[in-house]
Amino acid sequence: MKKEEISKLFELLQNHKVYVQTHNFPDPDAIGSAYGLQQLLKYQGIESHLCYVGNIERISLQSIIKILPIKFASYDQIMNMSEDDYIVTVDGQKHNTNLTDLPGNEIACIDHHPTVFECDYQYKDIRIVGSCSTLITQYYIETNTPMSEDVATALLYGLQVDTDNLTRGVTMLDIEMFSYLYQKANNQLIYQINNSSMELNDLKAYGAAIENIHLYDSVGFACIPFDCPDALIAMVADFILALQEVNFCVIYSYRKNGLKFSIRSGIPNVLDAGIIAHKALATLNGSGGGHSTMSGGFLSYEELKKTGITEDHWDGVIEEKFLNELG
Ligand SMILES: [Mn+2]
Repeated sequence: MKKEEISKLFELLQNHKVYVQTHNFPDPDAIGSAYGLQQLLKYQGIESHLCYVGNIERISLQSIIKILPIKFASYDQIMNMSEDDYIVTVDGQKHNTNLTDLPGNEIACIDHHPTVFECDYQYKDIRIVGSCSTLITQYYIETNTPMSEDVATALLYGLQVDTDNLTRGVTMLDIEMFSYLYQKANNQLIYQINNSSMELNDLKAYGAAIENIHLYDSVGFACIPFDCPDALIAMVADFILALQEVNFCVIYSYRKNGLKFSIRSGIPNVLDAGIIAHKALATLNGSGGGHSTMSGGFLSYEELKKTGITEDHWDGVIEEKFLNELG
């Protein structure tokens, strides 16, 4: 994205009430890119409020937000949002199941995920790179905007987590932006956060996944038979994929309203996690999608029941549907 194009975003937002919305239950990349964009806009004299639906699940991310500190729109502010207010979505796109449709007008989108549902934005920057933080970092460089240590820290943490420390879905742009951020960020803080990212409660989810793992050649399935937050299911999926015997894995948790999925592919050029999740879950009236390396999905109990499959067969049918798509 060149300076002239980025200026169009500034012009568009000028003199409007602006919200920067991340996907629901934001992760480090969503928070980093939202905060980075907010401070970039501020330098242009554009005030904005950060908002999201859901909550921040990981204690490690909560502490980084507290230390920097990053402020979010209050509940009242979101409640008072009008249809004339502008929303810029970051690290997520309108109409996706993981981005709740708020009253404001989704005028712009900056994201690094493949598009599932097309949408007309007045400003759109969707590029498949390792993290959304990468795109925001480039905005600073292109527009010659000075970057504070706090912004660099939030962006670098997002970039590191989304690319699994520069080993997943990485492009040259990610590497260039990494080197820029690394010189400005509080690396000591990131080191501390990275080395205390597990919580005692997490072990229950890991334990359940280990106990329930089913292997079909190099495809692993594991259900966590209780309600488990998104970020934790994702961590368990990374953990199972790390097994030498596993090239592709499907991990899901039994939530209050349905099954929440996290899918990983170790051979994304052969098995695309985003496409396979989308196709397999669609056959059960569910939704899914994402990157070739990592994706997610959801199957509501209501929709699952409509398929006529009885509850004690759900696990078997899920495995069958994914194995069909995997060939
Ligand atoms: Mn991301």
